[in-house]
Amino acid sequence: MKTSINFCPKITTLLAVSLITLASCSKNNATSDNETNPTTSVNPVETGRANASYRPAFDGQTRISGIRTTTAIQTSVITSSLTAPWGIATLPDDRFLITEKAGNMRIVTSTGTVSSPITGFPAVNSSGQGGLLDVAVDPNFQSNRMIYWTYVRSVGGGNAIAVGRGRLSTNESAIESPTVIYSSTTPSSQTSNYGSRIIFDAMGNLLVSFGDRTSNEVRIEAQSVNSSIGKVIRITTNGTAAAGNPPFNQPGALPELYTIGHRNPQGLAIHPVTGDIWESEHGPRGGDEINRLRPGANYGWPVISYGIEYSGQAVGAAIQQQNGMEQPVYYWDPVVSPSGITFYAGSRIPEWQNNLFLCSLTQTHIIRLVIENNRVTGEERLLAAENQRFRDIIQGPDQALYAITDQGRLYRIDRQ
Ligand SMILES: [Ca+2]
Repeated sequence: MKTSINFCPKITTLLAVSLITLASCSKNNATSDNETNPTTSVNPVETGRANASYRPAFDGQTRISGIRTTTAIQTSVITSSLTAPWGIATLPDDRFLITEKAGNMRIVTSTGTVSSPITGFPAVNSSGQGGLLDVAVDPNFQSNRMIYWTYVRSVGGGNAIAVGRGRLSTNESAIESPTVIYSSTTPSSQTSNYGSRIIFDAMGNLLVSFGDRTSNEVRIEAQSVNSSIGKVIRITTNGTAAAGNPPFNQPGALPELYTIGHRNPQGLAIHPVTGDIWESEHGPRGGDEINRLRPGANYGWPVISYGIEYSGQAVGAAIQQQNGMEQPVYYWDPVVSPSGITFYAGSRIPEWQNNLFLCSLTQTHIIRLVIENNRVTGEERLLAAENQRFRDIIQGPDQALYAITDQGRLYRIDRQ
């Protein structure tokens, strides 16, 4: 049964209004090498004081030239009656599955009708940053009606992140036969840094990200191939290690591991042209980053980082580069707190094609990154005037972008 809740008045916003005017406030003249859209290149969008004095490994790894969308954009609030939504996925008929952190999943239409909670989900532990987190829809949903979700559950020794699977009942009211297909190692009483995005890859396997769980004793396991802490894993829809996973060639290595050395990876997306998996993660203070995932690679946490501890101390030995550890494609200092990410693969806004869009929680905007040859060449802040903690973003079947916020809104972003 569906209930229509609060169809909100449409808010139309020209992005130009919400953009930060940079021309007068930056003391650094951008040395732009942006070849795609030179007329829209402006000074870097970040002008705040950095926390760390570390130098980037290459030009353009942070504080790249700003860029401005020239297409007139229209932003509307589809609904504002969600409660702490965390993950959004499209159903084949252009409606959305949206999770709410406290443990509910709902179906939302493109006109803002919000369903009652789907029943039958296992209990979640929603303390701190935990709860019902991300959701993915089976590529064969039309025939099998299967969905997958990540959530935090209470277990002996604390809590752990699990991947659930179930069938959406024909009348859409319940999840049938919910099953835990994967559970993370190393239960902890900490309730932060869960990571927890889940997406399908092109082969029909699941990629799932796991955070470092915060504490010094547990986070070091991000470097251990015997643990799912601080990892991206790749599993079948039955929860077993997917065929073709990279070998880690160490005793007891978990066969499901895809990449290691992550801190709090809350964003996963597939590049529409290269097919590479891209990831965003919350770093320490001044060390938020995005990575292009190379199967079997080590992304360095907590050994290398561009940030410092929130206490003000150095992370480990204050190293930013080390052999055998990958450099981030891009990093932010001060932090943006990146959550969900998506590439724009539509044609309605040609200048956005293959750009990466990231949700910023603490800086309350959507980040647009222009990417060429796997490097960032331009950065823009969108919807900054909305003052929302953006949590997840996807491209809808109508080629608009849809984003959810911690304050309970679902936005639609399209050309005018
Ligand atoms: Ca890293």
